[in-house]
Amino acid sequence: MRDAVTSLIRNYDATGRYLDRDAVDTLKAYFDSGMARVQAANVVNANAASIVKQAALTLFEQVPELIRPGGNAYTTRRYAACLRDMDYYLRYATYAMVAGNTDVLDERVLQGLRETYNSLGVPIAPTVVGIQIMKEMLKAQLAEAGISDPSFVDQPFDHITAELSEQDV
Ligand SMILES: CCC1=C(C)/C(=C/C2=NC(=C\c3[nH]c(/C=C4\NC(=O)[C@H](C)[C@H]4CC)c(C)c3CCC(=O)O)/C(CCC(=O)O)=C2C)NC1=O
Repeated sequence: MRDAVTSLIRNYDATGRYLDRDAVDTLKAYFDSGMARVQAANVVNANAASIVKQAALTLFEQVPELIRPGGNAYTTRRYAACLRDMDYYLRYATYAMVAGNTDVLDERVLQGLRETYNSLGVPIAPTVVGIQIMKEMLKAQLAEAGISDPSFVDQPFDHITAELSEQDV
């Protein structure tokens, strides 16, 4: 598992370089947004349950077939599995957001996920919609909490949805 600093050092070490201007700029951007990332983690911690629940309700409003007979989130067990997955995405996105690196997502979340979803018939398109709804809800809450530029939130959520959506070649 890597973060913004260890991945940069790894790249420079691989070619035996000192940290040059580009490296310093990258590090500076990461540290400059550091307090905001930590503050964002705090907002997630205080609101995770309601973000997951509200985002799921919004998703089921937009795609009501999911919770009707024949839908993948129909039955209490599958409904609960869907909310649990949303909770995983929010929690791991927060780890990646603090790390400033998506490595944790590749290692712990995305590996084999598409295959699992395909074999269980879990539809990917509405999952992506649900993840994007959580992202927007979180950004709105961060704006309310006074974080003026919550753009660092995009990377982890967009990484999950891009990897999930990727077509097999
Ligand atoms: C931490 C990393 C991690 C992830 C990401 C993860 C996902 C994950 N989601 C699963 C199932 C599932 N995932 C969903 C999710 C949904 N169905 C819908 O219609 C919606 C679109 C969507 C919610 C937004 C459902 C309903 C199941 C159960 C499917 C079934 O058993 O038939 C399964 C199969 C095993 C199980 O049911 O627990 C896995 C492995 N597990 C992990 O350990």
